[in-house]
Amino acid sequence: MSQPTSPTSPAASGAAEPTYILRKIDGRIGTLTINHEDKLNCLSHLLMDQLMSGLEQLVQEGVNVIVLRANPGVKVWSAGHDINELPEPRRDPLSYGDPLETLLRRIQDCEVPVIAMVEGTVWGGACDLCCSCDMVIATDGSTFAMTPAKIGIPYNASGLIHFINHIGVNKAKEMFFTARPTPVTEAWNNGFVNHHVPADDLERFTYDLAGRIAKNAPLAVRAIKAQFRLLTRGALLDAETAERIQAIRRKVYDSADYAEGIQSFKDKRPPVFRGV
Ligand code: YXS
Repeated sequence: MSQPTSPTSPAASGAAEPTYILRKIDGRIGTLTINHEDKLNCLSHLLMDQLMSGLEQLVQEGVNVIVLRANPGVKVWSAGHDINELPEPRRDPLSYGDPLETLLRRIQDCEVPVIAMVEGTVWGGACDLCCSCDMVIATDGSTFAMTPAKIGIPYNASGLIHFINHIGVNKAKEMFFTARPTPVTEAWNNGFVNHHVPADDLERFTYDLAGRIAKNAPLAVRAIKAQFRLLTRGALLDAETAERIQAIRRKVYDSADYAEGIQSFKDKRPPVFRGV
């Protein structure tokens, strides 16, 4: 087993960047570990950049499958998008070029299957990150909370498609409208996770499944993944519908409620939404 390696590159100041993603290879199985626990592994731009370069490097190094995980024993797998990096009002918080959206597409377009190995709680964009992986294996105590409505974010069409594809429209509506942490037993029943297992069996179970994939024909696995990607992109939208969706979303991220949602988090107080 090769030693864990971590992508560090000199920042502009010349100092090495913090290492938010650890990269490891064992045979044909690559592992990327999210490693920023003092901020609850929230998806900052730097962490997401390192995650994307980690994916590229593992594929170039010839792995057949990738496991995406946090450090063992975390209470929070990821607290979702770094709220401090959400744009100010009047800018789309989840535009096509946003680092989170770019990361989600990169995982869905990754040439090899990516398995999310989850323990603890998962929030917001990190749930979409799991949805964008090809499989999710979670511990019995895991929960998944979709939080845009709690913060005042309109979410976006491609994100909603991910959830509709995974769990059906009614369960997806419940997750988004309530922002409730969904226990894995429910998430399992509605198809959000492939398996849930006792915490002390998570690593064995996940790497056993990864090993099965790793020893199959890599070209066939890659071709099948590419077809799944194309077939699950969602229904074709006509131009007017796409523009209408943007208009609906713009009303929200232009609103005072969007600003209040972010500010209330920063002030560590409950938000007061006024519907304006
Ligand atoms: O006060 P310090 O500096 O120690 O920092 C605190 C939190 O501010 C920080 N932190 C975050 N910072 C930026 N973005 C975040 N998402 C985030 N979450 C947490 O981490 C330090 C410890 O947090 P604290 O004291 O709240 O820990 P806790 O154990 O009491 O509570 C854990 C959580 C996860 C229940 C709590 O931190 C929480 O509710 N976090 C926000 C979860 C959330 O709403 N995530 C969605 C982010 S927005 C997003 O993903 C999408 C855009 S969307 O919403 O559309 O899906």
